[in-house]
Amino acid sequence: MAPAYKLSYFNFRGLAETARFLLNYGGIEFEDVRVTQEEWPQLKEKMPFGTLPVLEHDGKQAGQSIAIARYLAKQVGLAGKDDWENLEIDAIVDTINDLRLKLLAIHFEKDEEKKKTLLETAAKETIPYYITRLETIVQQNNGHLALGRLTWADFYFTTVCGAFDFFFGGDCLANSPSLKSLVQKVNELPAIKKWIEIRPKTEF
Ligand code: GSH
Repeated sequence: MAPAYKLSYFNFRGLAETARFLLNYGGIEFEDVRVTQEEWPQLKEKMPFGTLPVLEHDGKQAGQSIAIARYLAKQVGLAGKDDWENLEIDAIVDTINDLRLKLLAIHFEKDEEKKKTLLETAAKETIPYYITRLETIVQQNNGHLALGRLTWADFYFTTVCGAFDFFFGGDCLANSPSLKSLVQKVNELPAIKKWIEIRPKTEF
């Protein structure tokens, strides 16, 4: 029987890896579809808003990586226990996404002079601003980003922080031992470790 979930994305970790981690963590079988650039133009019109990732289940489709991760986190027991707990997780995830979007904008900047200035500002201001605060949160929260326990916020950070380095061109966590050890802890969870061993090897 075909797996109940189908997750479509491109052949990189990018915005689908949080969902892939959650599905593996929960032992949920899924079809890991990696769309090629040749296939994409035809498929794009069939997607809810013309982007990936898209999760399909029971003949239904949903886009938006963070919404998909939030849904899967509930399925696998990594969401909050009440609305306030979920708010705390969402606030951290949205903050990490703010940083991701700022670094992504720098990565796609075409004007080389402007890009150089933006990279300098990121190194001196943006990255320290966010990463120092996230580091303190982990230090004060039993080694986690929310609720003092493992939640999907930890999975989200672990799966997107590699892209920070890719966009920025440096080690964003160089001075953040607690965040580094959180990433290591998540990557060493048995189901995640197994997934990392077998997943397609991609640059980001
Ligand atoms: N906010 C959306 C999410 O988090 O899922 C962004 C989705 C998005 O921009 N996906 C990109 C995409 O589908 C890949 S990372 N690009 C192809 C296109 O726009 O044609």
